[in-house]
Amino acid sequence: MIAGGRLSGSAGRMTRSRGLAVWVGAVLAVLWCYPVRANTLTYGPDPHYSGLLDLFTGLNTGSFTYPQFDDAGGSLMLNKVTLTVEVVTVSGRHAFDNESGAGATITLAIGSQVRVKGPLPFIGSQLIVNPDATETTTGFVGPDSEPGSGPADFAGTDYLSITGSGTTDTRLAFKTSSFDLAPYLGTGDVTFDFDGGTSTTGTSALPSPGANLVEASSWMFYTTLDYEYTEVPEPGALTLFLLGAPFALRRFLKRP
Ligand SMILES: [Ca+2]
Repeated sequence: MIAGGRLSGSAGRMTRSRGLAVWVGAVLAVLWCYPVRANTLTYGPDPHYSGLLDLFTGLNTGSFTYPQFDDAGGSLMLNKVTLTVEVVTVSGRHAFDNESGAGATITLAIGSQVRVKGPLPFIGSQLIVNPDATETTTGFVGPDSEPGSGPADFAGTDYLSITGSGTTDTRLAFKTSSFDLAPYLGTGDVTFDFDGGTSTTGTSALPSPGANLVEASSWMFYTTLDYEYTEVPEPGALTLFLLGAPFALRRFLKRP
């Protein structure tokens, strides 16, 4: 039955009409509030060099900042913060000269790694990201070519070497608990620090005795910080829903 056109109907119908109006309002309020829209605020990727386009060489440390998340007086809720770090490494060299009387197959690695951690100084809720970009070579080294007192010359048939030609590694870490997210809330900055340098991670066990030679690699890295947040439903709309829904429900249940 459609009663909407009977504006001159009985008092009971007028009351139902008001109930229907409140109920429709409540539905609109729910549609407005839900589903809660998820958003992401992204900073970066930002490059980190030694200087303008100058790569770091060997061990380097430093720090940088990102803006905190402004929750606009509580109308935005921060749910997750993610730190992504990509290290880019080039050059460097790793060589091994066999000092043993027997030959062996060995693997050598060269590259760079960087550890980024923060926010500082909030110890205990830190994001720590440690990408490690290396490349490896596997080959055979013959018996020592300089037996007796001869020093390792990093040449000859008892020697293997790899020179870095360029590789990358990307890793991330995130936090979601309110305790861990607390340092990111505000209108200031959060500080991260980093330390990184040449990496030979991935080198297999080398025959003993032998001599290693490592030349520093050059590297840089990118960082990205993502804030994932939702909009908190407006109290006014929720109030309308909470007050209107029971009222409308009661009216509908009374409907003949
Ligand atoms: Ca040699």
